[in-house]
Amino acid sequence: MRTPIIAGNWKMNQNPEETTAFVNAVKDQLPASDKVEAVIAAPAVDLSALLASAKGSNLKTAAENAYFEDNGAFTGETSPKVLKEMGIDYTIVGHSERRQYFHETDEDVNKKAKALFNNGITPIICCGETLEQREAGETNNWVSGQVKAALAGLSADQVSSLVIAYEPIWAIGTGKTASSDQAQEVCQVIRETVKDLYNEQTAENVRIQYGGSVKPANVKELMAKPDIDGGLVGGASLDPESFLALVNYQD
Ligand code: G2H
Repeated sequence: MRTPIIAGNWKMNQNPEETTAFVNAVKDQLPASDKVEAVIAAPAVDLSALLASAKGSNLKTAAENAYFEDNGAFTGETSPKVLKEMGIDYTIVGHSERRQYFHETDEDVNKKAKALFNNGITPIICCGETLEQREAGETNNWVSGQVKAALAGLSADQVSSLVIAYEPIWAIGTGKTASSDQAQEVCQVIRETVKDLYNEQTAENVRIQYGGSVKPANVKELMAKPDIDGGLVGGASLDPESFLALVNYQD
């Protein structure tokens, strides 16, 4: 059985004081982490505040990005080794905003996933198609190709433990959600891709999130789909009440 995982992705929002206030507002009302894992991915500048305020609670922590080297002359980058030393649980890799605005390639995503595993951090690997690709009927091939490239060289055990987030680019921050059937179709393709690359058990183990305008009003329907194990949530994760409604969707 896969434990559902609802992760807020704050993007470049919130400061350390707001982070602490948010965590204090939610931390006593989170589900047990074996029921639903509740995660906040915060900007690097907020991670110390996130960790300090989340300590001892059911809230798991994530960075939004990390570099693929542990240290060195890489001005402005974030070390996966230091994220681990700080106590971070997850790190998002290859979000479409990173691919689009910061020119991250499939190869970068793969190197980052490996560097995170080398440091004992679980990657949340993002994939997803543009509107043009969807309209041209290329979605399944494209997403499957992104997944193959991201997972190259990872072991079955590693893939069993990681999270893949399917985020159609046309649904991000636009208010347009993929229908639950559209989301399920691609999440199923992702699971089949993992099965072809590894085996049935690895495909059964890997957790797949849907992301793109997830909100309290649509989370239940999305989570009811057999291949959707969680949500990666931007806008609707910034407000404590909305985040609590999302992570407590089963209640
Ligand atoms: C997609 C998602 C979070 P939003 O990027 O990763 O953002 O929920 O605002 O569409």
